[in-house]
Amino acid sequence: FSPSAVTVLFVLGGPGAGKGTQCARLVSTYGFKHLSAGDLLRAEQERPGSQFGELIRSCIKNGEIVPMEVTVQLLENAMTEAVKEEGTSRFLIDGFPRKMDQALKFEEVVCPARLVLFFDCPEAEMERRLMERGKTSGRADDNAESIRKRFRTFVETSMPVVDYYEKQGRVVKVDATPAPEEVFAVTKERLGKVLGD
Ligand code: UP5
Ligand code: MG
Repeated sequence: FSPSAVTVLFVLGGPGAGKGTQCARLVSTYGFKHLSAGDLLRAEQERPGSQFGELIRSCIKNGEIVPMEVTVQLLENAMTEAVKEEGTSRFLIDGFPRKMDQALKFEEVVCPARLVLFFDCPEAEMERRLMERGKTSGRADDNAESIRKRFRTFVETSMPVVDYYEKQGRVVKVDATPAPEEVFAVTKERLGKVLGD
């Protein structure tokens, strides 16, 4: 697909900030197609015959970032399919890019992002949410040890990506601490101004 045919928003925020929750709401309101990099990686990990299963499993458990070639390819495939099958023109790319190399690669080979939606949340609140979700989620990384590692990767590796876009004036930052409805109301207002609808 041609980069000019699609609008891409990167959705970033720490583990448990509420990226997935807010994306689901944005889909209903704006008709975005929601692609979670983490979900695509978890699906690839389960796909019979995948050569990346073990690599993905170990990265996710340790809160490490899967080599970008894998993730960029999964995203590009999913986008191509959505454009072709559903005529999608607007994408929310959730939980990506979380390392500078991914950001540069994606914008070079797939398409530039229109803006970055950044959900800002204190670590203590994110930890509370993830530990609560961990009781039922079955996610291999919703446990105290993996959560600690995910936070560390977020601070050391992913925040520099947010800072990079911030310097370019491309970040829409929303406080993700309040209840989901409240976070969504603010998100809608901010995005509406920027996207013009
Ligand atoms: N919740 C949500 N909003 C709330 C609110 N306002 N108030 C109270 N509770 C709220 O929410 C998390 C929990 O909090 C839920 O129970 C929700 O109900 C509640 P969710 O919306 O799921 O938050 P989200 O930010 O999406 O959290 P998630 O756990 O998905 O974030 P991560 O960024 O850690 O997970 P992701 O799936 O993106 O990545 C997982 C791993 O994949 C990474 O650690 C990494 O190993 C790998 N990965 C890569 O290697 N490369 C990539 O590009 C992407 C991922
Ligand atoms: Mg998520």
